[in-house]
Amino acid sequence: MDTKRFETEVIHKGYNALQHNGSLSPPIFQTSTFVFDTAETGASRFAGEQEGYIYSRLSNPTVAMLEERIASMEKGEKGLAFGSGMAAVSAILLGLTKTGDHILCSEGVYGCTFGLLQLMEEKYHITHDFHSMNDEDSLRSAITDHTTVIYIESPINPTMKLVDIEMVARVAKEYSIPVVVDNTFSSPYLQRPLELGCDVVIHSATKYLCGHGDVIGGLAVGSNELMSHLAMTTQKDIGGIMSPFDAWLLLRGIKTLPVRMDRHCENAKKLAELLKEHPAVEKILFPGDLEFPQYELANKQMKNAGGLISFQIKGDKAAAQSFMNSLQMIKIAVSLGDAETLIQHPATMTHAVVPEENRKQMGITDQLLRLSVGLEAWEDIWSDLEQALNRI
Ligand code: 4LM
Repeated sequence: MDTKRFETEVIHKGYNALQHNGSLSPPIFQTSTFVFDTAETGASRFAGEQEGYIYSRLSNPTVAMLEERIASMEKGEKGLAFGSGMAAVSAILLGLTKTGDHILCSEGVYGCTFGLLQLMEEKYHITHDFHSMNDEDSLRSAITDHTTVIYIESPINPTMKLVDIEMVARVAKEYSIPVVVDNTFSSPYLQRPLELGCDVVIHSATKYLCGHGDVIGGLAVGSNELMSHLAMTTQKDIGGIMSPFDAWLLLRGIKTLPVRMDRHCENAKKLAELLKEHPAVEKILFPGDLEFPQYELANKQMKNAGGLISFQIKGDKAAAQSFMNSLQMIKIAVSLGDAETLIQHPATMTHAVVPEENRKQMGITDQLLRLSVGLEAWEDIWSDLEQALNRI
């Protein structure tokens, strides 16, 4: 099949119903292992001389469909599926580094990615620095002789700061350093880092790609050469792979990604405007806000501003918590990208593992809340937010 538009590929890419008894929905190959017709077939599959499945930790037909679909969505050559976003992040970072190497990282990252960077430093002497990556010259000066990976989130969880992905990729090329982008907050519908010159894209597929809050999964996309190498090393040997059933749920969720994202974005835009005007709100952090310091950059590299709004309420941590407790429909929960609107308190939840000093540097205050705008009627989301804000 020739390449079709994004909205079409998310539904069709990597699956031919007529090869599966006409089943419109792809089969779940719920099997751990695959039978060889002869001992010689088994030997040649292990030797890599013959195509075919061996064992589901190495590869599985349902999972392979998902890997093909995400590769096409991110405009990359090869996708890999993992048992969680963190399994993807760790397989990629451990695969690209060795003892003595240095990772240059955006000014903030998800709390567990921060934890992983610390672990790699403490246990394997793979060091890291956080950097704003605001301009080319300071980025160049932060690259050391040992830098082997540049790792970025954009937008950054939960401060929504952006990194100019095309600029970072261009500078990194001068030094032949691969750039890895965690694209979880945007999804490939809104932002495609490989098209901007990066080398690897990672997703917590748990979020927008799944969209229904019922899967923990991770995906990564890059060149055939690099991804095949990682498949046979940190994916196969550490073994953080995805189950066929989760891959099936993700294939199902991904079909509606574009329509869901349009609604998330529309709802978020309306709510951001209302939140900004409310007297109990100190400030909003939303790339679609005209006063957002990187509004131009958001327009340059994202199709739309996304469905996440972070905001600071007036008062202290207790005020933030009491506001959350006053919500009636909106759920207090970590994670994001689901049909349900979710709210969380990064300082005590997703980024609680980050020491206070680092949290301050990243801009995570005790009054900061992160709202994952769901697919409900925006009027209902707003009336819940408004009644809780009015009680502060
Ligand atoms: C959360 N986030 O923020 P798994 N990369 C990014 C993420 O936000 C996350 C992961 C990776 C949240 C989870 C509780 C930018 C997770 C890790 O949870 O391992 O699929 O993804 O609320």
